[in-house]
Amino acid sequence: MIINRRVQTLDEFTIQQMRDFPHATGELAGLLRDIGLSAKRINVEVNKAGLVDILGDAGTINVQGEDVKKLDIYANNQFMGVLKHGISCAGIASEELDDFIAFDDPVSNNSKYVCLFDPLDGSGNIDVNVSIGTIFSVYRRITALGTPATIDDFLQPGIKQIAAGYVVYGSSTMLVYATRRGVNGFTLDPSIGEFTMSHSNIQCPPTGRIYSVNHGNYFQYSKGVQQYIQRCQQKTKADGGPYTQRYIGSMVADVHRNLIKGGIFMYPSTIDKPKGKLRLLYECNPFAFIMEVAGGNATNGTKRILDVEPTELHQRSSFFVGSKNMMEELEECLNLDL
Ligand code: AHM
Ligand code: MG
Repeated sequence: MIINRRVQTLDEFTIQQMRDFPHATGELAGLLRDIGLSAKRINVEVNKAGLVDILGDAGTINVQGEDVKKLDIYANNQFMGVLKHGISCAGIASEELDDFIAFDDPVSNNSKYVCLFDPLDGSGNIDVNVSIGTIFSVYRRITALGTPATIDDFLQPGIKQIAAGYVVYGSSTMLVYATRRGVNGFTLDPSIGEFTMSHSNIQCPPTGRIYSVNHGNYFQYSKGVQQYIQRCQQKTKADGGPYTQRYIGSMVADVHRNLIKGGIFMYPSTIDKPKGKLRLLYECNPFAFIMEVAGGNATNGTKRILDVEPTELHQRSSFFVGSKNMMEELEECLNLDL
C-alpha cells in the first residue's frame, strides 16, 4: 500500500532514521522527542510572555553574574524536568546552573547521553518581543554505564558531539538539529502541536552577503577583525557585494538567518571581554557543529572551535561562524593578528 505523506513530524523523522540503523536503541530519538516536548512547552510561555507575569527579571543573578529573566528559569526547569524523567539522559549542564547535574537514578545512570543547554538565549530581547532561542548539544557519555555522569562527560571537545540543535521562537517556532548525517529543520505546526519537517538537508550557501557583528564594539576588536569588517563594508557588486549588516542580538536568530541565506556571524573578544562573551560548550560548539555539517566553518580566531579541549563548564570563547568562503576571507584577515 502506498501512503502519500505530505508532512513528516520530528518524531517520525527520528524514528525513520533509526530504521536505517538496525542496532539503534532509540535513545537518541527519545532524547530529541524530550527536547522537542520541552521546546513546545517553552514556546507556549514565550508566546504569552506579554500577557502574564512571567516576563522580566526574576531578581537573581546566574552563574555568569548576569540578570536572570523569569522565562530563563522556566525554560531551564522544563528541560531539567523532562530529561530527568526520560530514559535517555544521564545528566545535564546549563547556562543557568552553576554545576552540572547527574540525575543519578538507576535508569538515568544507564543512559548513554548527556546534554548541555542554553535554555533561553538572547533573553535580553524577551521584554521587547524579539526572537529568542534555545541551544542544545548532545554527547555520548565517556564514563561507565551504570554509574552517575561526571564532569568528564561534559568536558568533551565539540567534535565529539552526537547531535546539536536549536529552537528559534520567532515569527514561527522552528527546531533545527544536526547529526553527522545532515541538518534538518522542523517548523511547529500549531494546529497539531507538532514540529513538522520544513527544511530538509539544510546546506549553508558557500558565500553570502550578510555579516552579523556588534558594531558598537568596533574599536575594541583586534586589527584583524576590524580589517575584515572594513572589507565587508567595501564590497562592491564586482566582488559579490554589497554586503548587508544584520545583528539582532539573539545569536540563535542571527545564525539561523545566516545558515539559511549565507552569511557570517562574529562575536570576537574585546578589550572589556578578552575571552569573548559566548560560552564554548552550549553556545559555540552546537552552532559550530551544525554549521560544519551544513558545509560552513567555525573558529575562535586561532583554532577550529570543534577541536578546542574544554577545561571549564562555563568557559567563554570568541566565536566566528558562517559560510565557507566568507570564513576563509575572515581567516586571511585574522592572520594579521598573529
Ligand atoms: P545570553 O546568553 O546572556 O542571552 O547572551 C548571549 C547573546 C547572544 O544571543 C547574542 O548574540 C549576544 O549575546 C549579544 O550580545 P551583545 O549585546 O553584547 O552584542
Ligand atoms: Mg546564551
